Amino acid sequence: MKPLHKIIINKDTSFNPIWIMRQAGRYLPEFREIRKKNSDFINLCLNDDLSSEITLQPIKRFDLDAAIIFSDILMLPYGLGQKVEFEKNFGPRLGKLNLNEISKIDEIDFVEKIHRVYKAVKKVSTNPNLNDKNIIGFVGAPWTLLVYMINQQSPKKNLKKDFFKDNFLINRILLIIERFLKVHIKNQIDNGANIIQIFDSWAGLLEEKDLPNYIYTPTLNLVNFVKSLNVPVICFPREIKNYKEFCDIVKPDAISIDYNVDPKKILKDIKIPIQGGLDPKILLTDYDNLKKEAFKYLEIFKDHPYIFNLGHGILPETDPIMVENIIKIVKNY
Ligand code: 1CP
Repeated sequence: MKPLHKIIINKDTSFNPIWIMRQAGRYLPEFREIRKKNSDFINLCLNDDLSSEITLQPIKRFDLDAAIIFSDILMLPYGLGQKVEFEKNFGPRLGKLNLNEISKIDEIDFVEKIHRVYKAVKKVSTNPNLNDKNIIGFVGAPWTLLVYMINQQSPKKNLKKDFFKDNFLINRILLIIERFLKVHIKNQIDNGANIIQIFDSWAGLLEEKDLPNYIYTPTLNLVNFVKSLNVPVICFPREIKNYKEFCDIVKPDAISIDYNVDPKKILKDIKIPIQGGLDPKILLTDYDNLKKEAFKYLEIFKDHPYIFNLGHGILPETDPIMVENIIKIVKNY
């Protein structure tokens, strides 16, 4: 049985597997080397030779328990025909959303546009060196994708003032997102992904009254869909105020927590396997502090099924040596 499955399916508490959100990425010089020669990020994701190679880069360097496919949550709007670009020092920039155009896209057009992501999943999942590792497929949650598609850029700065104005548009788009996320998930699984993680990076932006419509209902539909394919699903509703309510309603197989979550409180509140939590900024400090902070999570979750990970993606300025350190700390615990 693969390491993450032991935790999520068997509820094993005798060890803690480790992988790192954004483990393939800019903190690795070998990634920056490839990125330098490939200025178009979408094309890089669609180049299955390179994207499978990038997926393997952290696995070659470190003793990680899972590979996460090198792709992006914004491949979904791209597959739907919305323009998606990544601008240096700005981040994603999306074209205007056209409901008429997007409504015309069918499953065949969508898969045709992004099928090389699935080819990369296949290449990685059939690599014999990864036999004892999990292959993580992923999607953005409907809400987070809606945010990028309507806002046309990261909501880091702010959401458009009239974001919620066109209720009809928003609800139509949500349904389209949900429909194609199922296609996207199924294709990743058919090509060898054996865990799915749903990233809801902007869950924290919503008020409580809006959670059922934008988060609980569409995410529950996806979770049930993944479960119907017999693959475990991890949810990461980053900065949501009430993780317990989320888990009670959506019922993922495991929950990934952000670094503002109090691990002692969540341990009391939540019965399902837990993942993550450590603040990525701790990897910018020193070995002793890293050990102290990692031990906090390992101690608190020592009798609970727990996958070690960070509370958000690894920062680009992280020294790869600190990644080696954290893996040693977790494996020797
Ligand atoms: O070199 C570059 O400029 C590209 C940086 C980059 C990378 C390496 C982007 C642009 N995406 C990725 C890969 C990526 N994105 C992965 C690969 C696998 C891995 O984890 O190793 C994954 C899982 C993602 C997921 C993703 N993309 C999320 C959810 C997780 C999170 O960090 O919250 C989000 C919100 C995105 C959107 C996105 N894509 C890229 C950036 C810089 C962003 C975030 C923009 C923002 O802050 O709003």
